[in-house]
Amino acid sequence: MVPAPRLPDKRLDEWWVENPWMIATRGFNLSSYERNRTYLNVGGTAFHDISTLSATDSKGDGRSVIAVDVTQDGMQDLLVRQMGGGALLVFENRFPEAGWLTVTLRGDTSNTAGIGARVIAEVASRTLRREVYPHNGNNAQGPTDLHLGLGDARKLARLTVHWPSGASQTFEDVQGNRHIEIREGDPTLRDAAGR
Ligand SMILES: [Ca+2]
Repeated sequence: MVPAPRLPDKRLDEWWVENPWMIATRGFNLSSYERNRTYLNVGGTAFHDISTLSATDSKGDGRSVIAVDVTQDGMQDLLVRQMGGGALLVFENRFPEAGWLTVTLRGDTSNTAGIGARVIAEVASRTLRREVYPHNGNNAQGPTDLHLGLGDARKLARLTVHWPSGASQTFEDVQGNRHIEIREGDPTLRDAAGR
């Protein structure tokens, strides 16, 4: 708690609170009500601003966003952490259905979550590259599961895992639209537990 230096000048839109942790509860916002923006990657050639269309244009003080499949339907949803305007916003992905694959790695010689592993997926004419690196934000952390969008495809021609230990594994003709688990050194590709 600190004393207010003087009364706020409303004409200048000044404001403050004695305890900065109460900014949100007093209805203030550190980002001056700037709206969050969401851009849709269109085939790697352009970005479309879908902020209003998707209703993700919150004017809360957004601090971090995590893409994770909360509803477990193969479509990544968005979690947004804010300082004001609601501490946690969840945006369910309701885009048209498309092919997908979720991959969970279980290391043996490598670390248990496979953090640092590189996964290369060959899908139709595309090659997708992912790295297990759960990103961090304000009061948020992404999952260690990897998500692959397959578009119109329903299976992968080849899936290769390069583990941090230096070992590699390759799987052919991997069916999509499911959540799989790959264990280091185990040639069996299995459905993830509880899926
Ligand atoms: Ca979902």
